[in-house]
Amino acid sequence: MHEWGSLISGRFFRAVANGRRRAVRGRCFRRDNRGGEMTGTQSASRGLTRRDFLKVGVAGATGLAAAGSMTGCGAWLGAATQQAADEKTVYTLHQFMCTGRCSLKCTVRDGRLAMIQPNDTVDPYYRHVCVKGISEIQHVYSDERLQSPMRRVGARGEGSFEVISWDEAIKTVGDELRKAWDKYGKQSVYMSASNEPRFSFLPALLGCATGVEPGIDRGTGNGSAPAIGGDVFGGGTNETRDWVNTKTLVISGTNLLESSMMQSNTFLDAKKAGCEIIVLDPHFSTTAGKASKWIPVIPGTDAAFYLGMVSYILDNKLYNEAYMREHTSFPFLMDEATGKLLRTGAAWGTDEKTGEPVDPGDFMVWDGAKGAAVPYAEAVATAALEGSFDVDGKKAITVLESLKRNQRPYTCEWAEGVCGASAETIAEVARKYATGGPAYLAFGQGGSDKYSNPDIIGHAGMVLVSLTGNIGKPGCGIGHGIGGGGYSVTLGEWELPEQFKPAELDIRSDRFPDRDGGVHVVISLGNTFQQYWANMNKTREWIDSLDFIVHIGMYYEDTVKYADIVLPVCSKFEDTVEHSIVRSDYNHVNLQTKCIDPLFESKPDFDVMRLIAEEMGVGEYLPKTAEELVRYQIEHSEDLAEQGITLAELEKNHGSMKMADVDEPRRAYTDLKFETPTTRMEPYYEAWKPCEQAWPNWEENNEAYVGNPLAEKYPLQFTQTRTRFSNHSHFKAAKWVQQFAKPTLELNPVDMASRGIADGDLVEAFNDRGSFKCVARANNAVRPGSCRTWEAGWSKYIEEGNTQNVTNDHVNPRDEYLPTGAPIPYNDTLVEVKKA
Ligand SMILES: Nc1nc2c(c(=O)[nH]1)N[C@H]1C(S)=C(S)[C@@H](COP(=O)(O)OP(=O)(O)OC[C@H]3O[C@@H](n4cnc5c(=O)[nH]c(N)nc54)[C@H](O)[C@@H]3O)O[C@H]1N2
Ligand SMILES: Nc1nc2c(c(=O)[nH]1)N[C@H]1C(S)=C(S)[C@@H](COP(=O)(O)OP(=O)(O)OC[C@H]3O[C@@H](n4cnc5c(=O)[nH]c(N)nc54)[C@H](O)[C@@H]3O)O[C@H]1N2
Ligand code: SF4
Ligand SMILES: [Mo]
Repeated sequence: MHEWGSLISGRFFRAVANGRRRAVRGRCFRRDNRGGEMTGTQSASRGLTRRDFLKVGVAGATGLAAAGSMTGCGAWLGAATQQAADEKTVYTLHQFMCTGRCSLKCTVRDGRLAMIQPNDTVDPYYRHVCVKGISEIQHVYSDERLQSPMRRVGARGEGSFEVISWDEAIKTVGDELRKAWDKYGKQSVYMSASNEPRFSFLPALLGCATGVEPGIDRGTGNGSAPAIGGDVFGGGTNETRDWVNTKTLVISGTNLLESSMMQSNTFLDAKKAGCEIIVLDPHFSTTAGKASKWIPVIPGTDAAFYLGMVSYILDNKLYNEAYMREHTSFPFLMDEATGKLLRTGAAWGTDEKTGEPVDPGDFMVWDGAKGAAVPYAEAVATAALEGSFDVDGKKAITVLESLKRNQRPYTCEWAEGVCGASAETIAEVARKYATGGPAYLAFGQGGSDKYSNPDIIGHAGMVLVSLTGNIGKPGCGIGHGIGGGGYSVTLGEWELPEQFKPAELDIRSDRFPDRDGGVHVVISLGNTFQQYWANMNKTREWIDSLDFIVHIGMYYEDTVKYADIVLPVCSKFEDTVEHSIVRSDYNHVNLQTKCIDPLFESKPDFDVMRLIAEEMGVGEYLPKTAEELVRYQIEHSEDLAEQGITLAELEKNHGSMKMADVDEPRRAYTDLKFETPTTRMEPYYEAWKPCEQAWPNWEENNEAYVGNPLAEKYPLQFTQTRTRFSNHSHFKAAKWVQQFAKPTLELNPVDMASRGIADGDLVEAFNDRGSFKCVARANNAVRPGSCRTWEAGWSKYIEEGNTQNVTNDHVNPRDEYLPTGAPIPYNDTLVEVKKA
């Protein structure tokens, strides 16, 4: 294990480097004394106790007697006493949020799920299952399943419900929706959906708004997308199978060996092939542990590291001039005084007579041979990259010249002072990136993405790519490495008539707690109240102000307790039809297949959606069943037809077919034509000039930055990361995995010692927004001066409160410039921790 003292050179944690180190006690997985037991005495505000839950669950519902015997998985999982009479094997598709989309082989005995294995007919390279998948036998029959429709009887948030029938529940939902439509209009209803459930038709059918995700996962992509005109997930990536061709791979802000576990083989194969894998992470993550080099940066400072790299490449002329001249905007001329790019025509404007936009014409470059400014296409090979010129009486400089000037303050030494990595290390990575290619920058979505200004990282990354041309070739790329980024096909799309369109929101939904978004009713799918909104205490006030909330979900997760009506849905293993889902990604087409009948009174997603649509008089526009939809999607897909993939073929091939011609990894922009107006890479963002990010400029975080006076009160930066033991809040109900992924607050032993905290102590993490209490765990992998939890713990398993009580909901004022708006900066959070 590493010694933090010698690794840390940043100012933020100077005290730590001098601090006394203490041995880390072994990790112990003590059983939670509440989770699985029925002796809980939770306060009313924290939801139903297990006993209450069973009371409503069992007392009210009919048809539960049979299911009741398998509610508790203890009984269900008891030793088999006799040979099963009826056994079958079903191949089906599992989850996709984990980026696994594994095809599973399920053994079903006497109508019950009995064993889960990887689909052994799939190409071994893609043949996987993880501990979550295996645990589904227990997760599906979990005590935490919502069993029957319920109506709230106590105060909102108290968690008291009575069981009602489906008819009554759907009628109530209909009455409340109609009431809201009459009183405020259709746009007053908002569908708040987690990523996993599939209810794609309701927003259009009901004319309601949906979608909170723009604040999530696009932080870095917001900054990189404008340079290539691609999507905010970083369209510059080659598939990660291409990493075997990469020589220098820089991975930052992602722990992809846990968050993209099923693509781990691409990482390990690359390593075996000799790729140098460099991981930037404040903490010694699983991925850092397997990399060639780990660089522990100060949380939220990656942009400084990349800016230092840019300077090193510029100062040492390690850039690729031919690439820059032909494929980027670096030779374009700008007005030195204003930073405006020169055009052959007038500036952008509107023709006064016609109202049509005026074409400002081509960008200009300096043609050295002619000694004149010409349209860029006229001097592709000869355009000057550097220098300053007189053009029509104006002083003009090239874009590259402008970058060089802008970079002056951002030396490697400056970067060392900000991000904590040594100037030599930054220089070494820069040299390797520029000269040791093919090189690839893989960003995360969970780590550095979730501060206030990750766009600067993405933008600086695109500057590096533009300087070196590390794109469009085998082994090159920039963007998110999570999920592999393979090929997929387009499925047929069931079209609704014209009149059905979702409503548009005036403000993004994560801002509802701050401003009146006109929303009075929420249709909640999954656990978004806990998951999406940072700063839970503020969110709670907004939730309290709502007229009606219907929750549609599988488990007794946090959001349930705020609902007025609860509708239970099935797991992916239960169904009323043979196939409910067909999906295509990561070089495959996968089919979901029914393993067992719906448990309890739960219904499949599709059926619930249909019931609501029927109640609102628009059911006729939907397919009759999910199976009809699956058939439609397959039969109306040109791509599938081309590949000769039909439903019958999929069934014959055990629910999973690899696409044709996918042996070579998918590669992006191989023609080096980008989706920008000039089809070149355009790393200079002229339109961002007013917010001072035309070039990536260093900016401190909102809260977690060195020198923030708040750090005197709240000195620890708080990070939440994914774990291989759950998909966000999903799988918290599986006791087999619970024991490994209990909500704990991990701290470095030095920070525990200075606070008198021992491993296993109950601690409180707090700041001005709120607090939560949970068990402290000593972990030398956690950076001194920080603390960490696995993201998305259910409140009922946390001693008190929820991690979201302390997270930061700051909105970067650059909001309007960013393609999808400012990110939700969950990790840009300072707390103090004390013994509770
Ligand atoms: N098993 C599992 N897989 C998942 C998910 C899941 O819940 N479970 N969720 C999926 C989803 S929706 C997402 S968005 C992705 C996210 O996947 P990732 O982007 O891999 O996010 P995390 O796994 O949270 O890992 C974040 C890493 O960034 C580090 N980090 C924190 N702050 C900084 C920083 O300032 N700089 C740098 N360089 N590193 C930092 C953390 O220590 C951690 O190691 O995972 C997907 N895959
Ligand atoms: N503090 C903090 N908050 C964060 C993050 C962070 O790093 N820190 N990360 C953010 C990120 S990147 C993301 S993507 C979001 C994720 O937030 P969510 O998308 O809300 O993720 P989950 O909690 O996994 O929610 C999935 C829901 O779907 C349900 N579910 C699973 N399978 C099915 C199914 O087949 N049918 C139906 N109907 N339901 C199903 C699960 O029970 C669960 O309620 O969280 C964000 N929240
Ligand atoms: S939860 Fe595990 S088994 Fe299921 S799809 Fe994801 S990685 Fe695969
Ligand atoms: Mo995410």
